[in-house]
Amino acid sequence: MNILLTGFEPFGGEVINPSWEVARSLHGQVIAGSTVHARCLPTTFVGAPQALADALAVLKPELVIALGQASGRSEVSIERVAVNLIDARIADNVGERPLDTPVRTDAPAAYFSTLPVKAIRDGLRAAGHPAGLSLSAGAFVCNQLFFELQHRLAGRGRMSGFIHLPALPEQAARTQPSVPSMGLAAQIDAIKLAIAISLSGDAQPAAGDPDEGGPTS
Ligand code: PCA
Repeated sequence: MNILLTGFEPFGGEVINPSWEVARSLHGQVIAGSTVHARCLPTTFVGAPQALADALAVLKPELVIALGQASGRSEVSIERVAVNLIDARIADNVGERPLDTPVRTDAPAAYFSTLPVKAIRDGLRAAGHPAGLSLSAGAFVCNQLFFELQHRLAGRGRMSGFIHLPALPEQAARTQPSVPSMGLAAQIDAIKLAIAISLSGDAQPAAGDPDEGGPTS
């Protein structure tokens, strides 16, 4: 069985993106009998969905976890919902900045993650990683990609979702030392655990039970 783990290329003037660093570190690892396939997605509104579609077609993964960087967040941030809205706060890596645009005109307003989001949060915390649920993946490329992922896999009985990661310490040091950060080794460990928990089958996806917090960015 295949696991697809995606990360994004650096964006917004950065030279590194923790999401790709984590994904590529786990490429080829076998977790609970399934193999991790890492893919680096362009941080562009046109390129990311296309690269995702290609990877899904080739790998037919049983589990997809898409990763992205969310500077300013202090915890591993397990997204619960993707919204059918693009409202870019900055330009993507080819200079596109769509505003007030649906991701898809032929789709509902939102999709829930089908990952066992609470089991992941609780398992990460128990392992010593700061983790929380988030009700907004923003309105930039990460949310668009998350929405495309959930749309493409809707009703197919496969698990998929999105996790935002804090900045790396070196990013904080370079740009703004007060920005919260988490070391790469801890981020890798956390995502490996999130995959294991998702595959364990112990937990049911917890859609539509928003008992925690508001958007964290
Ligand atoms: N984070 C951006 C896009 C790529 C990434 O890693 C986002 O949160 O939309």
